Formats: sequence, C-alpha cells, structure tokens
Amino acid sequence: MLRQTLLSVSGVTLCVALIISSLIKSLHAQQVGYTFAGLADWDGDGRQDIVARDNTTGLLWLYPGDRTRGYSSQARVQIGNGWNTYTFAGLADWDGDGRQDIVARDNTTGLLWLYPGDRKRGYSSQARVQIGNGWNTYTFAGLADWDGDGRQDIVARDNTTRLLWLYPGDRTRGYSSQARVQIGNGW
Ligand SMILES: [Ca+2]
Ligand SMILES: [Ca+2]
Repeated sequence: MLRQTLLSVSGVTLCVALIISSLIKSLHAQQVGYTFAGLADWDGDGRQDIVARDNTTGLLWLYPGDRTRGYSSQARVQIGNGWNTYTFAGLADWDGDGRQDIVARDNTTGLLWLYPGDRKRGYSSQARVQIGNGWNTYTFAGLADWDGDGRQDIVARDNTTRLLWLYPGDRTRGYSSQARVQIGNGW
C-alpha cells in the first residue's frame, strides 16, 4: 500500500516535471530569434534597411541595407534597448519630418508610442510620444498612407470583433484628430 502510494506520488511528480519542462521549452522558443519592426530607409542614405529586435536581449538593431541582391556589407548598429515588451506597428515617417519613425505598442499598458527617428545609425535623440491607448486587443497590419492624403495611417484588426480599422494619421507627434473608419470585417 505504502509502496503504491509512493509510486503514484512519483508518477505525479514526473508528470508535473514534464509539463514544466515543456512550458519552459515553448517559452524559450518564443523568445529566441528576431522580431521585425519593418523595412525602411532608416538612416536616410537612399538604401532600405531592416529594423529588428533580438528577442533574447530586447535590443533593437538596425541592419543597414546595401541596395544589392545579397548580404549587406554594412555592419549592424544598436539603436535601442528594452524592447521585449513591445509589439511593432511598423516603420514610417509618421510625423512627416522626412525621417523614418517607429510606432509600437507597449504590451504591458496597451499604450501606443511614436519613436521619432533621427535619420542616423544609432539611438535617436528624439523623445518618444504617446499617440494612443487601449491597443492591446489589436493586431497591426502595418503603417502606410492608406487614404492617400500624404499622412501615414495605421491599419489594424480588432481581435475581439475581427473588424478591420483605418486609423488616419495626422502627421503630428501626438494623438490624431481623425476618426477611425471601418474598412473590413471577418479578419
Ligand atoms: Ca519622422
Ligand atoms: Ca493618410
């Protein structure tokens, strides 16, 4: 009887250990590799670049492009840190100053932030600006001038309703005064 109980307990322990081990593995799988912020001519040299986060360190890297079909000869440059809790909406010149910017959501708060770029290979000297809130239930399609008014917009899906929304931008560092418009459903 005692032996059976001991066997049973060790079986439960083994089971719990296997579950924990599997959880740790799946968590690790989510954290390795890179997450793309997007493609843009970040440093303004006329060549498209990659901006991506190293998921293991939370560091943000610029991979300057070479305008060639092949590996770039340009060395990567660190342009940020502490990005692990963010989801990227994308890269675009959101404020219209001729320099590419990052729009990203802080997943811990649901706030949407504009990180104005400086058109250089390094940390931007521009302070971030809050441009939205309540974005945690959305999935970003990306940034683009969707309505063609010369100002960058956000296209995103509300995950709770599967509706697709256009958030027209204002070319400003702050909340847009433009009302959102539904542009799709069943997404
Ligand atoms: Ca800009
Ligand atoms: Ca627009």
